[in-house]
Amino acid sequence: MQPDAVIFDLDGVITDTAHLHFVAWRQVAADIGINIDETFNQQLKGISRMGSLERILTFGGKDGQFSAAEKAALAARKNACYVDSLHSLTPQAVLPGIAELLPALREASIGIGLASVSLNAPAILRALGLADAFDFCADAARLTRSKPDPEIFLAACAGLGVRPERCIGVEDAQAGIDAINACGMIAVGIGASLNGAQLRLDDTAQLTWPRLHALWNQQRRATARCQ
Ligand code: B16
Ligand code: MG
Repeated sequence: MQPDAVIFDLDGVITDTAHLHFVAWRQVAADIGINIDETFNQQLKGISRMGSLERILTFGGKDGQFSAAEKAALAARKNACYVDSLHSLTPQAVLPGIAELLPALREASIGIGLASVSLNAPAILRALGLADAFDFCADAARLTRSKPDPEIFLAACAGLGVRPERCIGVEDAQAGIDAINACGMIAVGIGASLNGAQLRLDDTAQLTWPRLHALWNQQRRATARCQ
């Protein structure tokens, strides 16, 4: 028994661009008199660009002080700064274990999907040398609802032609774990302080196909016992 597909989040699972997002947001926030630090940045993991800006404005007590056009301009400035920093990204930035896991899944004929809310995901995959490693990448530009809504994981399942209950999802953010659970997939969480994952690992070095395979069989046996 094995899953039909494994669907991955990008930032925090395939590579770690959180610091690059932080540096770009810190600059834009400082320009409007808001100081953010790395601790606050944890709250922006897996949150869309505009969603992140809204959280920064709330944090800085500036809710309602900017028009939609001004917010769009702030988000565009942050993105320009972030995209510029992506030039430093190379295949060396792929997180430990991922370069081994992806071919192992392909070898086992398991679908490989991407469910990242980043509009820059295709450029990031190219920079990492992983453009051909995924069978389907959900298009963040078509999303109407953010994680924890399951929409992006359901879009990845549809693109791969698989049912969610036949898939494993891998995430580093609580909103992502909640999205995976909301569509009936099995959730693997990477990092501390994540609730609701059927398997939680400290880092991606522990994320191997034998481990995912064992998780799948264990969960299927548990489901069968309950029926
Ligand atoms: P962009 P993920 C997310 O990536 C990041 O974790 C989050 O910090 C960022 O705001 C979001 O992508 C949008 O990114 O501005 O490039 O569209 O974790 O969903 O892979
Ligand atoms: Mg993430």
